[in-house]
Amino acid sequence: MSTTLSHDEADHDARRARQWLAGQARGGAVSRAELIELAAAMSALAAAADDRGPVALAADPVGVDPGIVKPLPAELLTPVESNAEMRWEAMAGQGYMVPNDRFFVRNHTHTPRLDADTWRLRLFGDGLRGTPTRDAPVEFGYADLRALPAVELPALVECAGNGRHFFAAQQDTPVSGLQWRLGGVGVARWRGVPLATVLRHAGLTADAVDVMPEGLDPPYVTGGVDLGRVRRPLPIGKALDDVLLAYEMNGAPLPADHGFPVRVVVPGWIGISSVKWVGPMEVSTTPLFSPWNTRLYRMFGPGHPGDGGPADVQSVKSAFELPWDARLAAGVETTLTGRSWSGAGPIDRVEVDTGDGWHPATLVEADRGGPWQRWSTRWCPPTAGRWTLRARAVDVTGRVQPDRAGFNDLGYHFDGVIRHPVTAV
Ligand SMILES: Nc1nc2c(c(=O)[nH]1)N[C@H]1C(S)=C(S)[C@@H](COP(=O)(O)O)O[C@H]1N2
Ligand SMILES: [Mo]
Repeated sequence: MSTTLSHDEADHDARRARQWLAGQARGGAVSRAELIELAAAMSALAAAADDRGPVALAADPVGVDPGIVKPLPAELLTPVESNAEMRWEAMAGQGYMVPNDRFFVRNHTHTPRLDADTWRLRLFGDGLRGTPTRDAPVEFGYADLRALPAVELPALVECAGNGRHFFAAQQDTPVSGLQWRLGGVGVARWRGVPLATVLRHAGLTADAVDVMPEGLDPPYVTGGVDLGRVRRPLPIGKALDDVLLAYEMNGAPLPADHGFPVRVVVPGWIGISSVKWVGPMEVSTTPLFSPWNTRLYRMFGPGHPGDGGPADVQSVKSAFELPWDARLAAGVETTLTGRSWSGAGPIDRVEVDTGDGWHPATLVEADRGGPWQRWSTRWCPPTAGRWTLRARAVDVTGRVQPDRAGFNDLGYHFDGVIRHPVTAV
C-alpha cells in the first residue's frame, strides 16, 4: 500500500474508501460487515445530524449546565442544548486569545472528571512495532508526557456546524442539529507534546496510515443507536505534521470541559478532530473508520455527489464583536471591531459594508499569519433606525465568503456573509 503522507483529508479519504471497498479496511474494532450495518443504521439518522444534543444527560451536580463544569455566565456564553457558545461581544477589547472562561464548549454527552494521576494514554495497533493490543497497549502517563519536549502554539478550534443557524435565518433552508450562531469557535494557546513525538516513542512503523484518538467521555447515543466513544481517524500525514497532545490552555492546566488532563489539538481542521479527554489511540496500517468520518462530518446533499467527501478543513468566516441587535448612538462615530478566520490559511484581507458598499477594514498587523485576524473600521450611523452590518474575508489561498453559503444536509461550514442587525438610537 502507498504510504505517501497526505495532509489533505479528501485525498487520504479517497484512498481509505478504495481500501475499504477492497476489503482492506477496518473500523477500529468494527468489521467490514458491521460497518455496512452501521452505515445502514446511520442513514436512518439523517435527521439526527452531527452536533445534536445527547439523548440523555447523566446527572452531574457540578456547574450550571448538568454536562458542563465551568460556570456559564450569560454575558460570556449562551447555552445551545448541552453545549455553550461564546458571545461575540465578550471578545470586544480582549487580546488575541479567547480566555478559558468564555471558550465555547461542545460536548456530545458530558464532561467527565478524570484524575491525572491514574490517567493513561494507551496506544495500540499494527502501526506500532510489535503490534501492541488494546488490552496491552504502549502507555504514557501524565508525568511522562510532561517530561517530553513541549511545544506551545496558538490554534483555532471550531465546530464544523458553527453558523448552522444561518442556513435557516438567512437562507430559508433550515438544517437540524445544534443551532450555533457564530460562537462555536475560539483560539487558545495550547501547550503539549507533538503527537509525532509520542508516536515515534511508541514505535511508529513506516506503513502506518491512520491514527484514531478516542475520548474517555461516555459513549454517544443518538436516535437510539449507541455510536460508542467519540473518535475520528487522522491521516498519518496530518498526525505527524502539527497535531498536539495538549495539557495546557492559555497557560493553565487544561480545564475539565476542554479535555483535562490531555486532548488532541488539530490545527485548521474541524473541532471533532480535536478529541478531548483522549485515552485509547489506535495506530493502524489499514484505514480506520468511525461514525464521525463516515455518516457524520461529511458533506452530503445537492452539489455533493456520492459520499460527499470529508468536512475536514474549516471554511472562511467573519464576526463582529457586537451583541446581536446591538444599540449604537446615531450620529456618533464609533469603532467596529471583529475577527475573521479560515481553516485553509491565514486571512489576507477583510471588507466591511455598513450600507454604502464594501470598504477595506484595518487589520491588526501583529495577527498576520495567525489562526485568526482581528480587524476594525470606523462607522458613524447617519440616522436613528435599523442598520445591517456585513463583513467578509479572503484567505491567502483566495477562498472568499460568498453572499450565500452552499447548502449541505448536515449544515456544516456555513461561510455566507452574515447580516448583523444593529439599531442606532
Ligand atoms: N471526547 C470528546 N472529544 C470531543 C468532543 C466530545 O464530545 N467528546 N466534541 C468535539 C467537538 S464536536 C468539538 S467542536 C470540539 C470542541 O472543543 P471545546 O469543547 O474544547 O471547545 O471538541 C471535540 N472533541
Ligand atoms: Mo463540533
